[in-house]
Amino acid sequence: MSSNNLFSALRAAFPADLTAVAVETDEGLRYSWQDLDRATGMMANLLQSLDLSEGSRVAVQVEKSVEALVLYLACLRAGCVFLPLNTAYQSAEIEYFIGNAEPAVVVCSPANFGWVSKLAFKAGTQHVFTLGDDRTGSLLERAAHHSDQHTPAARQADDLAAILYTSGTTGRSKGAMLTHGNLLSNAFTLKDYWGWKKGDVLIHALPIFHVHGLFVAIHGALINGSKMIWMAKFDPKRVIARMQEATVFMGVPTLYVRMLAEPTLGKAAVKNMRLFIAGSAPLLIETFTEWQQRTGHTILERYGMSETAMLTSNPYAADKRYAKQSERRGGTVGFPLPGVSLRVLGDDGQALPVGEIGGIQVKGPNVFKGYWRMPEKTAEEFTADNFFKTGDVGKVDERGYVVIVGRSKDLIISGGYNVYPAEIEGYINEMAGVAESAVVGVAHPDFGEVGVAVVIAKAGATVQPEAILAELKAKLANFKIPKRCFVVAELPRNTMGKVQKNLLREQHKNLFLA
Ligand code: MCA
Ligand code: AMP
Repeated sequence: MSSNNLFSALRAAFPADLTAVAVETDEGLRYSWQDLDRATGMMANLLQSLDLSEGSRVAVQVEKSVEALVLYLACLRAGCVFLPLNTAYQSAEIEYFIGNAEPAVVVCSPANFGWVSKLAFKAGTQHVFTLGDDRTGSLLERAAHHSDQHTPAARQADDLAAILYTSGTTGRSKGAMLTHGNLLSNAFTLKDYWGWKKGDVLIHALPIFHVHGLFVAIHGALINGSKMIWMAKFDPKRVIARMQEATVFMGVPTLYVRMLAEPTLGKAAVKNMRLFIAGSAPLLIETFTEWQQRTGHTILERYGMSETAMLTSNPYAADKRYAKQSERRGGTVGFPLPGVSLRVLGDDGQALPVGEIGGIQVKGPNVFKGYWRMPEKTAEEFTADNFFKTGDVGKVDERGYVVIVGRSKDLIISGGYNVYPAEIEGYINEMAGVAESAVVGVAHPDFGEVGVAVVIAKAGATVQPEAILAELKAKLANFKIPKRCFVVAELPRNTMGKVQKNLLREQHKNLFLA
């Protein structure tokens, strides 16, 4: 029985006409539903031929392509656990993930095969394949020898479908274990809540290694049998140009900011569009309002996490539970999705009344199973009555809308990517001549927020800000590099000796603003 395999549910939603176009790339390549079915079948057969043990991880760091999508679906189909990795990660980052997850299979881009395979074999991985974004690589060559007929592996709702690495509230990156049941429930809930309908076409312009692009967007389209216009990289001009053929778009706030800078964005360009969805980072009210004025569309903002997929959403249509509210309110992330319980707690652990600000906790069928091989960390992040502590700080307003006002976790969200100050500070503190450092997030017109590093040199040592940034660049994913670095005499501290990051944020708050 395979009824709880997420792939089976997605496959069941394919339209009756399998010759119709399922995915069209911006370069004009077309893949039918039958192509997706057959290609995932071949790749799933390849994975099964490797005789992997139950629960084997398949770690993937490849450029976005339709074949990369096929690989994800084939993992689900074969019952493997998919582990996507940001293409910006460099060797030290990849070494950690592979060492921690111990994947049986690693798939990387042909250009990275040398160093990735070395790390993988060291960690005990048996199989390393390559996949290029131009339909090249050993994965496709090997899959071509397999049958395109494949029965999806039997999976139960509680079986793992994917592991997504995230730093959560503190410390080193942790693998959030998401089950077939978690992802299925979220996909069905969003299909209904966002009013997906026949004829919808999604412009997919996000990376496919995080929840937004991988689950919310892909599952959203597939579970509705909807075509995707597939863009390997976000280009505001191209997205606007293709809106005539589409109805739904999803993006992080930076994508909306960049599209607003295009003169071609206007009512004519969006005339066939039904819905614009934003999330992953706070959408500024200015962006929300300007989008409304320019396009006549009200962006629907929603909120989620790697550990939980989507939690809340502004309404698409009237939400019966909240006095039939149908207004999408800027500056809010809307209502808890059907099936999600959300509460706001004070420092004393007591539930707070409407309008008061505290820590957000959630519970629901979408909430993950725990952190990979970290039972103590998992236990710390759940309450006794099984609510997950999000690390986000907010309130529920008098009309039931959830408002996020900040985070208790020390996290910078830059262009929709998470940057953990502790990780960057760790690297800086190890550099020659550095005594100490603090990395803080400050407002940025394009990325929403970016990191700024403030560094103290050791007595008698001289350190150059440019040299610090250059050294970081050689070791870390590019989006994590602070956009500015200052070397100063001392860091502000409170009476306990703790660095007062709020004062640093205040000091540098206008650094990137006009
Ligand atoms: C690129 N750069 C960045 C970022 N992206 N700097 C800070 N933050 C970023 N996000 C820098 C690079 O380091 C580089 O600098 C320069 O910009 C150009 O790099 P490039 O890769 O060409 O940039 P881009 O193509 O313009 O990318 C910007 C982007 C991208 C399109 C906004 O960051 C993006 O796709 N973001 C979406 C992330 C996402 O999908 N998040 C969802 C997470 P230099 O030249 O100096 O090296 S899922 C999630 O959060 C939850 C669960 C949810 O609710 O959805
Ligand atoms: P990730 O670790 O990538 O899953 O990022 C999850 C975090 O992104 C959440 O805990 C929030 O802090 C943030 N986030 C996601 N969506 C929104 C939103 N619409 N507004 C504010 N923050 C958001």
